[in-house]
Amino acid sequence: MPYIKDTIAARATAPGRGGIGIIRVSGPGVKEISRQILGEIPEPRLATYSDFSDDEDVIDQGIALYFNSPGSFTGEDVLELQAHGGPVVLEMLLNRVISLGARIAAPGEFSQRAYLNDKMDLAQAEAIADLINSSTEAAARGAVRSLQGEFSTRINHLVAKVIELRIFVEASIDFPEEEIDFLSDERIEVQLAEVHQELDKVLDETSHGALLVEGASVVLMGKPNAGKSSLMNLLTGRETSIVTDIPGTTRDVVNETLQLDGIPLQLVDTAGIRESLDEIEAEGVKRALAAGEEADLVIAVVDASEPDAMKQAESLLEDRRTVVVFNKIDLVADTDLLIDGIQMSAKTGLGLQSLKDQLKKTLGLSLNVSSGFTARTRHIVALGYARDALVAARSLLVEQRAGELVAEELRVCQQNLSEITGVFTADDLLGEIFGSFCIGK
Ligand SMILES: Nc1nc2c(ncn2[C@@H]2O[C@H](COP(=O)(O)OP(=O)(O)OP(=O)(O)O)[C@@H](O)[C@H]2O)c(=O)[nH]1
Ligand SMILES: [Mg+2]
Repeated sequence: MPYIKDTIAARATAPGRGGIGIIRVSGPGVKEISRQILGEIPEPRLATYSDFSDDEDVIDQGIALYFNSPGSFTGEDVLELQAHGGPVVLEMLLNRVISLGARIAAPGEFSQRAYLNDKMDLAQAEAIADLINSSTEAAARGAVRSLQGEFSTRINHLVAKVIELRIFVEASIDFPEEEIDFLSDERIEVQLAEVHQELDKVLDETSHGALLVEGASVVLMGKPNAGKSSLMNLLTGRETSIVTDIPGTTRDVVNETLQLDGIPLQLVDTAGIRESLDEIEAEGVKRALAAGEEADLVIAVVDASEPDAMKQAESLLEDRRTVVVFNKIDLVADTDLLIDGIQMSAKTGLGLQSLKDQLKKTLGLSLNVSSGFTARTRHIVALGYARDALVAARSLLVEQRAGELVAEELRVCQQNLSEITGVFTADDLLGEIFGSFCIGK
């Protein structure tokens, strides 16, 4: 990773006016910049009230905070100038810092330096961005847990176990005369199974954590007049979509966000699916089908009062991403035949809780949100590769007793796990991760 140790600076507080605005500076030039602007290098970690000056004049007065390397966020010398939060004052102050040799920081560059200086691992750095961007309280709490290292600890524990296995297997290769004994040893197989089990559990929690951050898209689909828009309005608690008794009311794709136990959901209402000669409606149907393709989950709404309701549902139930809703249950006398779906009424609200429970179950939200950590799709993918490698290692061991191949799969497993915490991580991936941060972080 090319890491040029120059001095970077940025406004750390959000743009606009505020009581206080902070300029943050990090790098080897901080001491000299302090001398020039403050007339001194403040005592580390001590809030120091000072003039902030340029060559001729005082730009502002405020609190200066100095952290000397390595005891700072980035691990470098850091200076924070807490000035008055006006855009012009802060611009003047930032320009002053730049004129003294700093350059404007790229998005996420402070966090990137913290990572490169081993102040935190990659998953923790990502948690900072996720905390700042969190849209629900559960996501914010989960991000703090990841930032504190809860997720990383789980990964590191897995890595330690894989390393233990590798040592064992690689020893059997280095001492071939003992190979048979080593590889026939049941302990390797037992340990492999243990790691696999733990990995599966972490994968579950990670999928959950990624949902907290990234949310899920849920698309309402069904025939015209089934009650999709009524259900949309019931779930969001707002009159988002137009409801009429005319089939083909909804044409556009209508989006609304809602929270389900702290998980941000993007709920999408669509046009009823049917062959239509109306050009506008036909376009609506096309968009509805496309939205369904992209969805994390589809709520298939079936009008329960239609005689063939169960038959309609049967074809839909095969897709495990689909939750079937038998709507208008208030109009049905005998409900016993409607099985494997949620019986409900968008009109009366009956069955709403069952639907929410089923959505949670289908999205994999069986875990307790209040104790989960946040994660990202990137982590799920890496864990998936790690699991594939473990599965391969196991079959190579059991079926072929092929020590070298087992060792190679275990190496791949470890490498994928380590990518999560950033022990092995490609430069372009780092660029992508930190590039999505906000400036000044
Ligand atoms: N009795 C009863 N009527 C319902 C229920 N849900 C919806 N309706 C009625 O069914 C009609 C159609 O409802 P919508 O929500 O517009 O149906 P839709 O699936 O969005 O229809 P399109 O947009 O045309 O595809 C309206 O008259 C609703 O009042 C229900 O649970 N019970
Ligand atoms: Mg509609």
